[in-house]
Amino acid sequence: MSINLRTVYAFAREMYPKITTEPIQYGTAGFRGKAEFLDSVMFRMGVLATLRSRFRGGSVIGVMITASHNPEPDNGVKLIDPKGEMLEPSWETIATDLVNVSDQDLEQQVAKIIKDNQIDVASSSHVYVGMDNRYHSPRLLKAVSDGVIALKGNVREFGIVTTPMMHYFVVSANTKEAYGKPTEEGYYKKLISAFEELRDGCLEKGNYRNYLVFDGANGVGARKMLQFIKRMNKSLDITVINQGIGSGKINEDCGADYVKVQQRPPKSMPSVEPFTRCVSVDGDADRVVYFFTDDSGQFHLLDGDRIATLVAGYLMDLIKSCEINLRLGLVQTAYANGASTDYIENELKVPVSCVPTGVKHLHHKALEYDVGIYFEANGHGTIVFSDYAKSVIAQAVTTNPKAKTLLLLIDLINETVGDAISDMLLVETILNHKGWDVKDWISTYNDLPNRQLKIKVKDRNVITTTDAERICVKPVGLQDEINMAVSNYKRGRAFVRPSGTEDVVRVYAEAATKEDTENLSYEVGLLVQRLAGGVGPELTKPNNAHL
Ligand code: 16G
Ligand code: MG
Repeated sequence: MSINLRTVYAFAREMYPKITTEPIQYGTAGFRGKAEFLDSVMFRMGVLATLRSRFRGGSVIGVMITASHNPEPDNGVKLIDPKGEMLEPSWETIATDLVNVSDQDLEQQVAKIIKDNQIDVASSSHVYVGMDNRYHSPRLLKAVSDGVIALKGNVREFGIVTTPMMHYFVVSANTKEAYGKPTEEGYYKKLISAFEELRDGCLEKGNYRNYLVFDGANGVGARKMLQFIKRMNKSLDITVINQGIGSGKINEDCGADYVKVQQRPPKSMPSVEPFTRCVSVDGDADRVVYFFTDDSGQFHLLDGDRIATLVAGYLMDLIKSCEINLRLGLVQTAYANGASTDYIENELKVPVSCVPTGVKHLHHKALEYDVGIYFEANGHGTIVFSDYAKSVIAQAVTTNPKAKTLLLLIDLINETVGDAISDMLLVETILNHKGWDVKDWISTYNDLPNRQLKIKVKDRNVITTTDAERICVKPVGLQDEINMAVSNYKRGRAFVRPSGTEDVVRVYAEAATKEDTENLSYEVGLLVQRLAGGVGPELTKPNNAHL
């Protein structure tokens, strides 16, 4: 096969010209931005995915087009490495350089990547592409595919799929189907058969009722949940809201991010019995949170920390009862509620580690355990089992029937990445096995009130952090001031960090009471504005502020 790099340049100039010189960076979740500026980025990512596939000996590389929980006008793209992981960091830099060069320099830049990485351009390559249901996604998907075609690679388009489905397809293909069939049906089949076998015909038990409301965020999750329902043998009774039909916009006033950040149900929430389990996922269905309202109409959130603690407690008991010895650990970020960390360390007695925000950090750390559970408070997470754990469990099945449950759980869990639907089926399995409703679940510990703020500054990169983002190093002096503010509040904790996805600095605060939390977040917000070059409007002073 002969490759003419001129084709890349010609395609780019004719069909996907770069229309902005604004620099763009491969961040925590790939490239994100307004959809109208992304055509050239997508084309170049098609080119890069093809090169990456050749570099990795022809393994399948995935490309997912989505802006996840961001508003509808945004879109984004992220590459998936052969084992389902996020793109290797050194290639993030290559990606950033490639999308920022001018059209004229593109051919030369591609040649440089080939040379620097000694890529055999005549070798075979396989790229899988999927997208969310934003109206501009099909146009951007075509741009990615053209990028692959420009380098004579093989491209397979999956159409509208969730992000975790793409990870699943990539891993399934690269493991020669040992993980499952790399098709949409293969994905449904793997999850549903494990889920139904785990229910074993027992749909209701103790306080557990077999009904929930599913908020699909007007995104891909809604469509796929409807497909699940069609294929499930009535093993779970689900009402899907925010299905993305009609005027509903993706993530607008609904979905996991809205529910978590606003701490309220989606706007379109129908009236349901108090204590009904409700689930919200984000636009590309890799995050999930639970919520309910009690009999006084009060809203309660069960976020990623709650899911992590539920799963950790359950798995630990199960492992013990199978009489096997596996090192189980839980990975969180600084956003984890302090009460959840206390509960895990002191009650469950499971080791906890804290890492910087972003799935790749959590996933990487979780791989250090035999059974590594990781969740961000925002609802992104999964469980990874080492090869050793899998072999010990498989061995235990021969002598202890309980180990079969563990084996089925491994099938139910999408180990490649946080998967809202798989996580939800896991939570449903655990609640069902325990005979728990949301009251039982939430009573395990009391969350500390918490608050997040976004602060606009001239340049968010003036803030640098260390110790898994819990300590601010620069600007010098800011951390001392934060410490001083925190010391005035019982159970106070606060940190600041530059966002990886938006041009803002984020502030997190928690304290013993809601009032204290409001005050602490306000104080820290003011500090950021003062010491890190705030440009936004004055922060709204809480009613009871003592400043
Ligand atoms: C991205 C990350 C998510 C993280 C969020 C933080 C992945 C796949 N996603 O969505 O894990 O919580 O960014 O956003 O890594 P922020 O940096 O704007 O706070
Ligand atoms: Mg997402």
